[in-house]
Amino acid sequence: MYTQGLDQAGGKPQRRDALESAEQLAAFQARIDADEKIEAKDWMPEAYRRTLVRQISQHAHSEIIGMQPEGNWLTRAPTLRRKAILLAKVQDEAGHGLYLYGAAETLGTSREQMVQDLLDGKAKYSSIFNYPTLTWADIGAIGWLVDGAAIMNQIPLCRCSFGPYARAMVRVCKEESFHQRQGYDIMLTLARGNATQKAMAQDALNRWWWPSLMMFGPNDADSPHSAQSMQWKIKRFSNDELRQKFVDATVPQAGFLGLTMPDDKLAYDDESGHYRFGEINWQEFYDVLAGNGPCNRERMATRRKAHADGAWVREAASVYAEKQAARNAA
Ligand code: FAQ
Repeated sequence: MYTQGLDQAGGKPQRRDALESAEQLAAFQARIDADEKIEAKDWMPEAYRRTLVRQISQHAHSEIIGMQPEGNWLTRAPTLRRKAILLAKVQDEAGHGLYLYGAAETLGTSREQMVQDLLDGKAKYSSIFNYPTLTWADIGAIGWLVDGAAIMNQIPLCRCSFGPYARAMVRVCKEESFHQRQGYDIMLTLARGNATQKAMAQDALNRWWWPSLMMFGPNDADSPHSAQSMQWKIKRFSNDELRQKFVDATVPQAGFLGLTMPDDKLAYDDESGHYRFGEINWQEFYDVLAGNGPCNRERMATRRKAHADGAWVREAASVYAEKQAARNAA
């Protein structure tokens, strides 16, 4: 997907990885083990660079595509206050996408290239944004569960070994925490409302719970990237560890709302101090990743149209930048 890791040697493409010496790799791992931050201009293995570009760009794409399910309710928010809050949240997600593209660009891949990879279907975005927002309660469930899961995953990323990503995450996490609270506040209002409102809240929880658990990625045994990313301290916890932390934090919150988790296997295990939960439908997860979720086609069509509609803005901005540069040079 990313060609920058390839060199031409003797007419044949050769991966730069092949030119990395054992000493260089050992010295790099020693820096990681000593908890030093790796900065954009430091030497790094090409595989580390590729892993980061993949993860950070996919994270950025998720933020941008993630504006769509909630954007769907901006014109129908029940009160002016809720509308203002939702507008701010959706704008925050755009900001997160931009910081993240910025962090990934420091690794030598342009934002244009990353966006093109998304539009060409070569780069992924989070599975969660391929589900529809059918009622206002879904906006509450997204804030509570989706932002809640995102925070659980992103707090450890503030300590990720790559400096620009770690620093971008600090601000993102502060904003996500406000997003989670606003979602929980919507759920609380509905859960304390009349019977129809409470039923809407329960229905939204039923539909968003399992896809939220899928956000953490495949089980550790089926996660091809985890072992290496943990060794490089890009990931500080495994997919299953973070999923368990999320379940442990969220089940009592559902109890406070008076809602029931849609999992008859969910039970508190005294011995381990954790909630045990049922099997995730991994077939559904892989179907969504393959492009066959309920909204994949709609999400990508909307993104492609927005990109095409924005072409004149990008052109105008670059012509303006050229004029400014010429003026400054003169
Ligand atoms: N959806 O070996 P692993 C948000 C892919 S932001 C789609 O475990 P890794 C804020 C994975 O990419 C949400 N694909 O991979 C918000 C890989 O495919 P590849 C996004 C998934 O990277 C809220 C393959 O499966 N957050 O919600 C998913 O070590 C509300 C094998 O998986 C981030 O991106 C999935 N759920 O671990 C916005 C956080 N899970 O690349 C708007 C940063 C796995 O080989 C509204 N990312 N895959 O083709 C991460 O922490 C990691 O990349 C994981 C996956 C944990 C997502």
